[in-house]
Amino acid sequence: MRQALQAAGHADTIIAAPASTRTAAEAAAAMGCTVAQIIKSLIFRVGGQPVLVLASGINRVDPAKLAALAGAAVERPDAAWVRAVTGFAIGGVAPIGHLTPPLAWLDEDLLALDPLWAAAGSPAHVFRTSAWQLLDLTGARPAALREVPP
Ligand code: 5CA
Repeated sequence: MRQALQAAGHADTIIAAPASTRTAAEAAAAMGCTVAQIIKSLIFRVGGQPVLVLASGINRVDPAKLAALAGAAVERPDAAWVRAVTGFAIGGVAPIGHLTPPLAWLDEDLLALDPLWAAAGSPAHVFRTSAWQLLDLTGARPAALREVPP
């Protein structure tokens, strides 16, 4: 993960957190930021292929919106498949350095927030980044993916 960051020309901002960063809420508490500033790197299975959605920690992704963008049915894979395609265990899935480079979308709400923190491949490591750097790093396209509560 550190190598992927450096190879992409991103500063090495990885931090070994003083407490668990397994969930967005835990990561926010550990880093002293808002939950919105924590990036969830979520893997969906679309047409059999991994798709990465980078979402704000406070948002839920609407699978119907993702299906409309991707043009195929969206499934939530199990933890074993996530590990097989990314090389990361749930709770530590990073936005980059995946075994299978996924198509990616970025929750547009992240564009208004800075800095952002994302998992760095473990449930106790995060790195500081920005939405613009993530777009560059992952090739993600910004999109309206947030589930709107009824
Ligand atoms: N380290 C934190 C903050 S960066 C983190 O990785 N958060 S996360 O949201 O990206 O990862 C947890 C997500 O994994 C959950 O939101 C959930 O969507 C997904 N998840 C949790 N358990 C499972 C499971 N058993 N199978 C598939 N996905 C799961």
